[in-house]
Amino acid sequence: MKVLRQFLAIAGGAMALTAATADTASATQPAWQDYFTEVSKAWYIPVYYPGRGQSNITTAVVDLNGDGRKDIVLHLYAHRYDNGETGTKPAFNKMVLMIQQANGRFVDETKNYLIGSRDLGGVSRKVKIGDLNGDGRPDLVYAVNQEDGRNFPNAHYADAQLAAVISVPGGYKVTRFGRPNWYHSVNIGQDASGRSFAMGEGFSQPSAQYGESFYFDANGAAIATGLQLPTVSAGSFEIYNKGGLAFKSDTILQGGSSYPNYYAAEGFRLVSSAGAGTWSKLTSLAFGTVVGTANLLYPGNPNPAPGPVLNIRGKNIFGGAIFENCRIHMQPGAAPSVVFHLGAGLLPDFYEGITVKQSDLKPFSTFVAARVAGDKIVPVTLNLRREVQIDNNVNFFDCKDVNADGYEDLVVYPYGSQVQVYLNGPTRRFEYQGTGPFPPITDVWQYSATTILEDMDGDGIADLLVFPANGMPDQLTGRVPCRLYKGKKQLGT
Ligand SMILES: [Ca+2]
Ligand SMILES: [Ca+2]
Ligand SMILES: [Ca+2]
Ligand SMILES: [Ca+2]
Repeated sequence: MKVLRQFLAIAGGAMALTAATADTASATQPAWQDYFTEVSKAWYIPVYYPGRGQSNITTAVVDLNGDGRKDIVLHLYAHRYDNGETGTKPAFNKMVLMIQQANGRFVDETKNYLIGSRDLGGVSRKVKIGDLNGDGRPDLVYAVNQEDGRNFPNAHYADAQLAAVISVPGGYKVTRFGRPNWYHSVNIGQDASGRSFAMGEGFSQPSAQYGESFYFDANGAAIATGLQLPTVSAGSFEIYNKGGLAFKSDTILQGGSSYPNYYAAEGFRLVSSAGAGTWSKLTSLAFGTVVGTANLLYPGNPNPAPGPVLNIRGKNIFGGAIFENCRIHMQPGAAPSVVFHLGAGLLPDFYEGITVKQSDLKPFSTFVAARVAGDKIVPVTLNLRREVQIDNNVNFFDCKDVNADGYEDLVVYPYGSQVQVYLNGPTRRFEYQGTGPFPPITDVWQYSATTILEDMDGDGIADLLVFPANGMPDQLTGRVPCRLYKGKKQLGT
C-alpha cells in the first residue's frame, strides 16, 4: 500500500516528466495532412487554468443530446496554493458540457444541459461511460480523489466519493455516491436482469468485505445494489460478461492490488448468480519474473520503501504497478481479453537491495494482456510492433476499432505527446503507426497535451482532439484554444 501510494507521486495524472521521444519522421511516412484536416477554432477550455501542478482536466466524448454528434464533457479541477490563496478548498471544480454544433464547433452549453451542482467533490482520476439508469441516454461515472492536492497537509485525502453525471428529465445532474475514499478505480457492470450498476474502489479506506455497487434511478439517485461483489482493485479493473451464466457480468480482471503482487493480473469469476451472487477468486497470473528487491528513497523521507524488482522482456523495472486496463477482442468474435498497462521505473544496474532515488529511474511503459480460461488467468500474446516503452508517460488508453476494419486496436493517449496507435489485424500483430499520420503539437500548453481519437461527427473516420490535460502557462487567460482535426481517411491505408 505504501509503495503503491508513493508511486502515484510518479505515475499520477498530472506529473510533468520529459515528453515522449517522438519518432523521427522518415520519408516513408505520409504527411499528416493526408489523414487529418484541422477544424479552425473548433473548441476551447472556457477558463484560465493555472500551470502549477495541482490541476487536472478530465475529458470525455459522448453524445449528450442524442443528435448523432459527439459532445465534449470536461471536468476542471484546480487546487488553491497552500499559502496566499487561503485554505485547502479547490479553486475550480466544475463540469463543462461543450455541445457540438452543426458546423462542427463546440459551444459551452452547460447551463442548458446540467441541472444543479457542477461539483464532483474533488479531482476526477478516471471516467467511464454507459447508460446507468436505463433511460437510453449515456451517463458518465468518475473516480474522484484529491490526487493533485496531495502535497498539501490538509488535502483531505479521503473525503471524495464516486460521482456520476447522469441523465434526468430535462438534462443531466451530478450525483455523488459511495463511502468517502481516495477513489482511483471505477467501472460499470450488469446484474442478472441486465440492470447496470457502477462500482469503484479507493486507496484510503480499509477494504470492505464486499465491493460496493450502485444502481441509479430515473431521477439520478444512487441506490446500493446489495450484490455481494468482490472488493476490486483501487488501481483499475474490468468487469464484463465472459458468458455461461444468466448474470450479465460474470468476470472481473484487474491489476495486482497488494504488495508485492503489483505486477500480476488478479481476477474473480461468478460461480452462482443466485441471491446476491457468489464469486470465487481466480488463480492470479504474474507478468514477468520477480528477481529481487530494491528500495526507493523519497525526498525528505529518510526511510527507503522496499519493493519488488520485475524482469520483463529482459528489462529490470521497479516502483510501478498496473493502474489502467481495457477490454479487447483480440480477433473479431473472440472471447474478451484484458490489456493492462504496466508503468514503472527502469532500473538499468540492479543488484539485490539497491537503494535508488526517483531521479535514478527512467520511466518505463509496456502493455501486457490476459484472459480467463476455466478458473485460471492465462497470458495472451500482445504482439506490439515497435512499442514505445521509454519516457512514455501513459495513463489512459482505449481498446477499440479505430479504423473500422473489424479488428480492435490499441489507442494510447500519453501525457505530453501525440496519440499512439497500434493497429490490430489478421496477422495477430499490433502495428505501431508512428507519428507520421498525426499533426505535431505546437501549442504553448504542449507539455501538458493529451489526445482523444474518436469519430466525433459520425462519418465513420476517427477524428482527433488535442487539448491540455492540466495546467497551462500563465500567459494564457480566458478561453484556452484546443484542437480538433477531422479524419480524412482511415489509419493504416
Ligand atoms: Ca450531441
Ligand atoms: Ca442514462
Ligand atoms: Ca482496427
Ligand atoms: Ca469523423
